Amino acid sequence: MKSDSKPDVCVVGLGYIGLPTAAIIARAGCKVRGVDIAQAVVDTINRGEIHIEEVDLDGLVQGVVARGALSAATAVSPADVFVIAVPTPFDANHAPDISHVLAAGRAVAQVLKPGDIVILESTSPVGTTERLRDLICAARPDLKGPGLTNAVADIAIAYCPERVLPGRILEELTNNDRSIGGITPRCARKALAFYKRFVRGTCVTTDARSAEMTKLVENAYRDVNIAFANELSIVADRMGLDVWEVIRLANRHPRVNILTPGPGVGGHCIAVDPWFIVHGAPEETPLIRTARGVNDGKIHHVIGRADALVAAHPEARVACLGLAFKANIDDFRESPARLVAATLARRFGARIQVVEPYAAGLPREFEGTGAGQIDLDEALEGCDILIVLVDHDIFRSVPLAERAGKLVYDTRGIWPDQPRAGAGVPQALRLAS
Ligand code: SAJ
Repeated sequence: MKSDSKPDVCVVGLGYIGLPTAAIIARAGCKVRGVDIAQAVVDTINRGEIHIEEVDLDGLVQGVVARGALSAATAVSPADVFVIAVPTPFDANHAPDISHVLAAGRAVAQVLKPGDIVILESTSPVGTTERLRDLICAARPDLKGPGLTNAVADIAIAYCPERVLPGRILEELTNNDRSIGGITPRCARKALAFYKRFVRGTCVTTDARSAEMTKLVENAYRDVNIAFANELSIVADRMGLDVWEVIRLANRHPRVNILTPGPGVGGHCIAVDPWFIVHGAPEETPLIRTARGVNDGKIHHVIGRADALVAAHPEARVACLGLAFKANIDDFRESPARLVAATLARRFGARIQVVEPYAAGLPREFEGTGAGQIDLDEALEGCDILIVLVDHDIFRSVPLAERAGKLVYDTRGIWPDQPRAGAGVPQALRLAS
C-alpha cells in the first residue's frame, strides 16, 4: 500500500461494533470486506440490509453496499488493514474468554503480507494484544513481528478500543477521542494514521497494555459509580427517604455528581468488563468486585419489592414498563428489566402485562407464563399497578393525571411528581428505588 492511497480493510466480526465500524470506514473511501461466521449476517449485509438496530445505520450500510465499498463474506481475505471486533465474553467463573480473538488472529495470519496492520478493537484483558502478536508470529515465521527484536517489523499490531454508546454509535464512532495502543511506538503511529481517516475526535497514542486497561477502567469506573447510586437507593428505601430528591440536592454541590439508580446494570459491557480487571488482579480489587455485587444485588432487591407489591394486591392488574437494558433502545441483552418482568410473570402469570414499544413480542422465557404484551395506552387504561423498569422517553412523558389512582413502583425515577409519602398515601407509593 502506498502511504497516500486508501487502504483495503478487512473487519472481522460484524456485530454492534464491527458493522458500524466497517460502514464508517467504507464511507471514508476505503474498500471494506466485512467477515462474520454467521452466513445469515453476511447475506443480510450483502443485500444492503442490517441485522441489528442502530440509529441511521440502515441507510449508511445500504449506501456503502450499493456502491460496492462494503461487502461481506464468511472468510478473511487479503487486505492492508485488519480490524478485529469479535465478542470477548466471560465464562461461568467470570474468567475472560478470548477464544474468538485468537480464532480471528489465526485466520488473519494466513493472509498477512509485509506492511499490513492488525488492530484489535474487542474489549480484552491486559496482555491480549501481545498474545495475538505471539500467535501471528508463530503462524507466520516468515514475517518479523513487532516488539520481539530491535529489527523493523514487517507488520504492525495495535489495540484500539471503541467507546461508543448504543443508540449513538455512528456519531460517537466518529467524534469520540480514542486510545491507540501499539505493541511498539511504530505500530501506534501506523494505527494512528489509519484512524485519522475516519475519526474526528483526538486519537492519543500509547502502548497496547495501557490501552487495554484503559478500556476496562472506563467501564469499571461507571459500574462503581452506578453501584454507589444503587446502594443509596436501597438505603433510602430503608430510611423512608426519596432517593431522587436526595441525589438531586447532593448534585447541587459543585464537585458531586451521583449517577442514577435503576433496577441494576445491564448490557454486555459495564456488567462484564470489571470482571476482566478482577480476574487479572483478584487480591487488589475489593472495590470493583463489591460494586459488581451491589449492582447485581439491586436486581434482586427490585424483584423482592415488586413481588411484595403485587402479592399484597391480589386483585390488581400489573403492567411492567420496559424490557430493554436501558432507555430508547431495542437491546434486551443482560437486561435487569427483563429478569424482573420474567420473574414476576412466572410467579403471577396472567396478572402481569409487559409494555415494551421496542419489542415485537415477548422473549422466550415468558412462554407458558400466561403473561402478555400490551401497549402503553392499554396499560394506563386497564392496569392498577405500574412498575417502571426502563426510562424510555415514551414512559417519561405520561402525565401525573394518567397515573392517578394507580400504585406506582418507579425504579428509574422518571416521574418525580409521583406522590411518594405522606398521610393517606399507600405504602407502595413510598417505594423510592
Ligand atoms: N445505568 C444506571 N444508572 C446510570 C447509568 C447507567 O442504572 O446512571 C445502567 C443502564 O440502565 C444500563 C447500564 O447501566 O443498564 C449500562 O448503560 P450505559 O448507558 O451506562 O452504558 P452501555 O453499557 O450502553 O455502554 C457503555 C459505555 N461506557 C461508559 O459510559 C464508560 C460506552 O461508552 C462503552 O463504549 C460501552 O459500555 C462498551 O462497549 O464498552
